[in-house]
Amino acid sequence: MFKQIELAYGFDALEPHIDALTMETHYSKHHATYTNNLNKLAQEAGINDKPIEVIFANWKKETEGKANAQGIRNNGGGYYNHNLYFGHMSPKGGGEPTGDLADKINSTFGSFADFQQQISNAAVGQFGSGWAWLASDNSGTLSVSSSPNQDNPILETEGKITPILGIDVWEHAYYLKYKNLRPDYIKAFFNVIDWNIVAANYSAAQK
Ligand code: MN3
Repeated sequence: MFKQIELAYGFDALEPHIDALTMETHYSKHHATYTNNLNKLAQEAGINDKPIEVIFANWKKETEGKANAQGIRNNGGGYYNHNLYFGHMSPKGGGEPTGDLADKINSTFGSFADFQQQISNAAVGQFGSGWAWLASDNSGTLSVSSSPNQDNPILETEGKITPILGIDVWEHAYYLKYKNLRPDYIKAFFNVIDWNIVAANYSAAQK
């Protein structure tokens, strides 16, 4: 059974950066629907007992010959990506990371500001719906990338890298407040990133 992450904050807690109606619709409608659909499709495919990360990392093998593979990809990505996203948002977010993650960001991208520019460019430049990512391989090497639709780096690299921070750039993530101004949403999003959670994700990715 795949379950939505429980939010550690209220729908209105991320105001004014992310508005309450967007949060409620995004979590209670979009994410809930992806999760419900995944449970149904994965059960039909007989792979509902496996972690979604394992299914993505072994995508071809796990879904070979399955008629609903594309549905599992779309809804499984929707389920996993939003658990990551809602998990590292917080009313106490913002600022910059500290410790190992800060050191690695500085040595990889030059500075936090350079990293922010690079992932913002990836988010703005993702044509149509998708995601921008900060991801790590199991040795702690960081990279910035973007994916279309609900794809993610696990699926794209057969499990070699794991996203530790995701920015949803589907219009449903920002349109009610920011309309067509995706760059303004991305700028605001940095005010709600909980870097302690991203750092914990970074540690967990180095397995
Ligand atoms: Mn979304």
